[in-house]
Amino acid sequence: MGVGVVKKALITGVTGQDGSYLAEFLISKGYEVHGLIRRASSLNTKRIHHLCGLPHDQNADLLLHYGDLTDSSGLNRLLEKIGPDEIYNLGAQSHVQVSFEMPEYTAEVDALGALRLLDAIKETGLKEQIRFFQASSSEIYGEVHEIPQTETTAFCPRSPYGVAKLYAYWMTVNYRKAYSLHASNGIFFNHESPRRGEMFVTRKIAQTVVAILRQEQECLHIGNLDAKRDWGYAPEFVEAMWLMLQQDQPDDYVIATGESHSVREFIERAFSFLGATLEWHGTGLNETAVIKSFEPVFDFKLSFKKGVPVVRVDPAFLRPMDVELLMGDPTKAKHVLGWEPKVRFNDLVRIMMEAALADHATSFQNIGNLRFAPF
Ligand code: NDP
Ligand code: GDR
Repeated sequence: MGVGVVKKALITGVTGQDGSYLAEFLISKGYEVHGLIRRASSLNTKRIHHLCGLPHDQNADLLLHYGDLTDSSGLNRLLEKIGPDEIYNLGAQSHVQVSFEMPEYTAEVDALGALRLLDAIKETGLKEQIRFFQASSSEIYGEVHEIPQTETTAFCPRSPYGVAKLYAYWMTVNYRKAYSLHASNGIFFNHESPRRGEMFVTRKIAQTVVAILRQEQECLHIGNLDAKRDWGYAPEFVEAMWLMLQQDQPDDYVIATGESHSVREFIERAFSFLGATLEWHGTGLNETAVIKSFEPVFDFKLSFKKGVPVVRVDPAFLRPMDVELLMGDPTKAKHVLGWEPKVRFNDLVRIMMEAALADHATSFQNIGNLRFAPF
């Protein structure tokens, strides 16, 4: 590329958590950013609203195009029309539990969607120009064969989502090797933010804990308390995507924090952020937690009903199979990409809790002593 030529990026999944942060990041780098959005009966652009202009506005920061990962001809047309330098494939049916209910659709989008894009790059004759990023997932490790997991750990997915992502992973490797595409997989471990979908466990916990202590909700209904995840911070993870596509050689990288914590620990820390300690009773489906002590750390009104469980295990949130322990080793990313996570578990819980409080902030009498993160 010549000096002064603006790079073009296409993001699938731009309306999602990562897509919105990546769009902001690429715009800040001076890219012309295009995003694929699905037609929906109500607005699905709340995370990117601030980046979008009016439909006729050629100077908007983010240019949106209707499309779907299940629609090959639309994807081919879009590639020809935009001629992107970089494609970030973040679009997916991304909920693991939902994938057990919708295995075929999950494969259509998460597995074949990636293939459709890879093949479009090859068939449209743009393979010398386009660099491709595939959002792969730690779910491909499934029943883990070693701890921590690296780029060489064996894969053994335990959900339709994990299997679909593994297909996309291998297709990315295959197109790289067979057709010399610049195509890379980011094997991303869980990453969260205030923009995380409300159905994922960290956001659900943060919002519900605040609602409980404001007496708007009695209890957090939860699934597997003992699953352990390597939770990082989404804005940091999108930078790793970009770094991968700036390398001369395409490759696959684990992106993770290297720490693992249970859902139970996340819940305990979320309550303790507001000054409450928990006491657990029972086992299995009968396990509950009550508040043992409460020393308010903020000077606005929070309270709870003594002795009434604030956490209950609910079978509705248990999966037919779960991944019990994920912990990634990001050493390769550190050495090759110079990427390192900064936000650790305790900071992440704080960020999620501050955001959940901010969601409720207008109702609080005094939020003066809260430090809200800049989201
Ligand atoms: P989200 O669920 O927040 O976003 C998913 C995006 O995919 C949304 O923009 C959604 O659109 C879009 N999408 C869904 N179905 C289709 C389709 N048929 N065609 C086109 N777009 C579609 O996910 P995240 O931002 O959290 O994750 C981004 C990617 O990274 C996903 O591929 C996910 O599987 C993967 N990943 C995420 C991790 C994480 O911890 N966040 C970890 C590892 C991998 P709409 O808004 O219309 O629903
Ligand atoms: P995950 O994230 O399945 O790891 O997939 P999620 O937050 O859904 O679950 C994490 C762990 O918490 C357990 N859990 C619950 N999960 C949800 N959603 N709701 C509950 O009530 C609940 N109770 C316990 C789960 O069983 C699991 O063990 C995320 C997604 O972003 C994927 O797209 C991504 O690929 C992986 O992370 C890495």
